[in-house]
Amino acid sequence: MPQSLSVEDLLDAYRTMKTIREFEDRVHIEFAKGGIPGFVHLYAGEEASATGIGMQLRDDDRLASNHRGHGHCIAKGVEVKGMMAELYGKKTGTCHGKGGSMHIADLDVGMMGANGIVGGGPPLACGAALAAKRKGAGGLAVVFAGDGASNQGTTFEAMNLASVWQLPVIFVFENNGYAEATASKFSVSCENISERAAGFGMPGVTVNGHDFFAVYSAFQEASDRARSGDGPSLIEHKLDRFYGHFEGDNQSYRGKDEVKTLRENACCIKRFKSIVTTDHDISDQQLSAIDDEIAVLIDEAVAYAENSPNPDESDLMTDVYIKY
Ligand SMILES: Cc1ncc(C[n+]2csc(CCOP(=O)(O)OP(=O)(O)O)c2C)c(N)n1
Ligand SMILES: [Mg+2]
Repeated sequence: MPQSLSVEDLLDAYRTMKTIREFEDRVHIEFAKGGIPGFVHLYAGEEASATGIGMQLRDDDRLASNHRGHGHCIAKGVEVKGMMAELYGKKTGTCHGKGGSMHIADLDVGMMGANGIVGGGPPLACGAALAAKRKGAGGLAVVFAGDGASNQGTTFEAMNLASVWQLPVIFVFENNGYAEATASKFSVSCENISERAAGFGMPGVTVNGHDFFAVYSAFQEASDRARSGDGPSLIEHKLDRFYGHFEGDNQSYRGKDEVKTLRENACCIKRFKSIVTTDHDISDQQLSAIDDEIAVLIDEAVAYAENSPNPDESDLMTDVYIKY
């Protein structure tokens, strides 16, 4: 276990992972009832990835996300009630209902935005990393992108620029084995996405994305490098998503019991619970007290979203363009 993790840190990590899981499981239910407009891509199954990294970020570090962004938002400290209201398109949402699931952004906590453009995040993270470098205060940027996004030209250009300019940016590829319905073995040219790092002159590593501790350690190393001026890194998390590509996906491209087996054998939260209750001074009661808090939070978030007003017609032209 990384030396720097205290019991408090581990409880916080559990709280974040479980909040993400409960948020996503509830959105799955509410979406099916028809309450949530637009497209929704759920992050359940991948919680250790966002959490092991998010908890090491400072408020002034910047995070760029993708279409599967709820977990990244929660791990960066975006408030859950506002996120839920945003999914419902309500005026009280994080972006006043104008972003929806795929465009939640909260610059106050360094969340530059979920992003509907596959491969849109890496160039944004380079911009934020350039700003951090110029400020000279040890800040960094991190971008979460999928295996599909790892094949985009924008991603390659961003990795090249990051290396040429030695930017404090970390490219995290969440390789969940699929881009929509296409398995990565049909679309990714190498066994491990981390092998591509060498071509861009940066260190690259593949870790088990279900293992919170492995995620934490790999990012600790990469962020130390970034903060001390030693440039970019690439980290690949091998992990799995527990729902379809989007809500409504019938997942006919997956094996019959694939998801069931993953939920049983590859759940990052189950794994984390078993480690911290066996090897650390944490009890089941402490964890279930956190579960209770989260259940209340998610109920309140849904009620808040449902009871919030829609944006007015007069809101149509606000928050659309920034006035410089
Ligand atoms: C530029 C662009 N091309 C295609 C799409 C359609 N699209 C949305 S998500 C997706 C797959 C992305 O896969 P991956 O990067 O592996 O992320 P995952 O959904 O697995 O988390 C595609 C092709 C898009 N949104 N933007
Ligand atoms: Mg993928």
